[in-house]
Amino acid sequence: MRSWMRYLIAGVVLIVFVAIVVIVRNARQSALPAGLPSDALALARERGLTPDDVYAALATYVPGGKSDEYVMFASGGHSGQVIAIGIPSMRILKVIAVFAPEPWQGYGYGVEENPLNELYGRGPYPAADTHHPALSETNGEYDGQFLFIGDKANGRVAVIDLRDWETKQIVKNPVFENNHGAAFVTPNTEYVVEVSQYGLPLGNKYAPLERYKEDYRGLITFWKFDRKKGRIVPEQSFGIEVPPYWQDLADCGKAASDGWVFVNSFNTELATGGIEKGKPPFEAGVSQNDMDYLHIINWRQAEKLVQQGKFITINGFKVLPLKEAIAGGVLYFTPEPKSPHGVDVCPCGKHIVVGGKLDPHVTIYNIEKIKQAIANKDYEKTDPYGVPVLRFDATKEAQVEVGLGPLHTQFDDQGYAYTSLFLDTAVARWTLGGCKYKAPEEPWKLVGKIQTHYNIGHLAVTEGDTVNPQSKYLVALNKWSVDRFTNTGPLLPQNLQLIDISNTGERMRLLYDMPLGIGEPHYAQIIRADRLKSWEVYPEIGWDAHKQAKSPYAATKGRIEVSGNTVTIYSTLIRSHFEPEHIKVKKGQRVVWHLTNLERTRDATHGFTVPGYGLSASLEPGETVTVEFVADKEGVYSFYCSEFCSALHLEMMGYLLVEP
Ligand code: K7E
Ligand code: CUA
Repeated sequence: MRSWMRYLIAGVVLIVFVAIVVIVRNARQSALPAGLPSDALALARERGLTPDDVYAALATYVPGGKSDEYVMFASGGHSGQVIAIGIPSMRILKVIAVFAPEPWQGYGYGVEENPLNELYGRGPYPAADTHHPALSETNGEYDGQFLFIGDKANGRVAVIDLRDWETKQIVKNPVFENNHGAAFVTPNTEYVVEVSQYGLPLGNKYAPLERYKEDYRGLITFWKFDRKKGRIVPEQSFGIEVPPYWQDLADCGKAASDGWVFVNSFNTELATGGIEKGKPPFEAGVSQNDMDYLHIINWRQAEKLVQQGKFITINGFKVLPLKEAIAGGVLYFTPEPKSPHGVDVCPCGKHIVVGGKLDPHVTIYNIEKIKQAIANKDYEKTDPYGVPVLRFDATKEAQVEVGLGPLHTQFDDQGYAYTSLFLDTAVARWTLGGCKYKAPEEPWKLVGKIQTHYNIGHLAVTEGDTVNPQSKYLVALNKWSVDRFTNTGPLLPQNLQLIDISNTGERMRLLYDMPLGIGEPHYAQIIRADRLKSWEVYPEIGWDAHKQAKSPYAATKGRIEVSGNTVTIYSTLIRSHFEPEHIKVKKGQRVVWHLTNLERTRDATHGFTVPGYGLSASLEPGETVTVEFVADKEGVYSFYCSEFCSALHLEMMGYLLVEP
């Protein structure tokens, strides 16, 4: 080859190479969104953000002064609290004190007006384990008035008033010591449902494990809710005795299935464990059967039977005996495969979806078929306790293979269902058939998946448990976070992942990873923020937030009254002083201290703490609270305001003089 030809070829190759480099560089730059200011583009490049990252950042950023479109109420797991999170920003708005003391909310530190003190006095308070929050509903839609949450560890249910986002009531189940399927509400919040989990003798009695089959039971409790009073009414509530299979989760029927409640279960083996005695451990013992029983409960019929007096009383609480429930057509079973977890009713109420932890399918039942099977007495058998078991094929509508470890299912308004896959650590999107929403694809088919990080439990769609969910966002509540965040030592936060599901024709899109280092948020519900009609300040000065009424102890002027061994103090708080500032008591006297915040300005909250006496109160604008204690330690105590309320906040103090 001539040398000039060699040079020519080398020159062409060089030109092509340079051209490719330039094209690739330009392509990479233009892949970032156009129209961004050049410094934003430079920043994105400098931080190594991909176009997807930039999109996610823009999709979730909510500037100060603007508010989130949705609010998610997540359980705080074993913190015992509830966490409110803005969506799409994923910022924590508030931790609501529920089952555990919370000093900054004056909850459990000497303030008389709260449900913890009502139940346990000054404590100690048992450690809770919250699992499932439930927003109150009207006609199957969230109405933004109340929030309920169950405590698995102690068989309790709490009522939170969303006018002031404070817990108003805790009821302790008088018959059962634990729960899991709690809380779930009927479509007009007639009842708050609480389902027991691990079999126990009813009424907290003793019985040996050898008598598990005979003496242990489960309980499905219907707490009557009085919306006007904002309280559960135990006298009008009742439980239904069920066999000691481990009842698990629940969902209330709605629309087509209104009047029914569905509960999955997973120990039809009646296993009692005993690994240390060479017996199969629980994990094996309760997973032997291929099928367990979906409980199908006609709650209106149960209510009627209880009103007719067909109940027994255990620890003062009405219980419909199993025999009556069977005879009265309240309780039916249908088989559900394999180690079921999670039962979810679709928006039109027709379909009931169950996940089997050890089955790659979700099973979908149809309420019409269930009703037909009940009418035809289409039973495959009765269980050892006499409960009719409907024929599986007579109640089943479809099964969809979604992946490994299906747990919980949510729905949107495009005809799709979303199931969390614990083992696959993913969300599966699949199509519903015959629902009021219709997907363009063939029904009962897996159509998409997105990875989650890692080991997803529940998932929540915007307005997801209502008759009208919104195809907007889905939050994956993941158990493990492993490598997603800065190392926080051996105890890691959970990871809540925000996923865009609005583009139903295409992929689901991951928008945000949110570390939640407060306690395991099992479940959450997401409500449109404009449904919440929360107060800005309490309605009038002297408000008792516990009773939601004017307090008889409200004062506009400070004063001290002494009667016998009791000193009653009426204190007022306003920026930046207490009145009175000098309080003199004698050692051993009982102190009843009523405090009123006179402020009407939004956010002008004062705190109150008395060092040495372990007291802490939060006085929101207009609020009156009472703290009580015995002044049993002589000395001088500088009580003060614990909220930085003004420039002279540090001066907002007084002396409690306890004379010897
Ligand atoms: Cu699946 Cu308690 Cu709802 Cu946790 S439960 S995940
Ligand atoms: Cu009031 Cu600080």
